[in-house]
Amino acid sequence: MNPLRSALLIAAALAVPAAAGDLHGTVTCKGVRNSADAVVYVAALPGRTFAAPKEHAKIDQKDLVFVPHVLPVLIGTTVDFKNSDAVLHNVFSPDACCDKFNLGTWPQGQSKSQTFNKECTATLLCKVHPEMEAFVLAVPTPYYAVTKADGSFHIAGVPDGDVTVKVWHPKCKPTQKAMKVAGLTVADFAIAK
Ligand SMILES: [Cu+2]
Repeated sequence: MNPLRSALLIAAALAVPAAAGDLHGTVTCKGVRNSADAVVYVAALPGRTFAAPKEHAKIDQKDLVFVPHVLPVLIGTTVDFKNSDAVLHNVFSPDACCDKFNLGTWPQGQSKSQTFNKECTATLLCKVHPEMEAFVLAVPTPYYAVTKADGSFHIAGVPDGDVTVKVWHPKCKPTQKAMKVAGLTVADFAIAK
């Protein structure tokens, strides 16, 4: 084989990324209206850290509802809270996650931000509208998804190997499962209130 050809073959081999799989499946949440809003995520991977994204995540306050209702983010992510309504809204969290922050109250079209620097779950509430509620989950890997109403989820690009997959839901008890990811991998979960 000529030297140029072998150099090209080596370059091609090096360009192949580490094997990664797609994790997909269904979460069944018993006792709730449907199986939407479960967060499925890969727990911390030994020896791996992930830089927080520069782009901010967003939660809107629109028509007196937080949108989305459940937002998973990688640890270190800043979330912008936007008020899209013609009334004043507030965002605060009674949880130790982010030291019980309270962003105050602000008018339509404006945003305030909060950074989530550790693995935790924050319940978000609005002092003006007690029925408003949302959740931010700060998770240790970028491999996460929120289930659709039928409970289905899909997480792309999970590194092949042994992982722990965790499931969290606003109303159902959390669960987790140790499993091996190899290529296209299926994981089904059943949780209940
Ligand atoms: Cu409000």
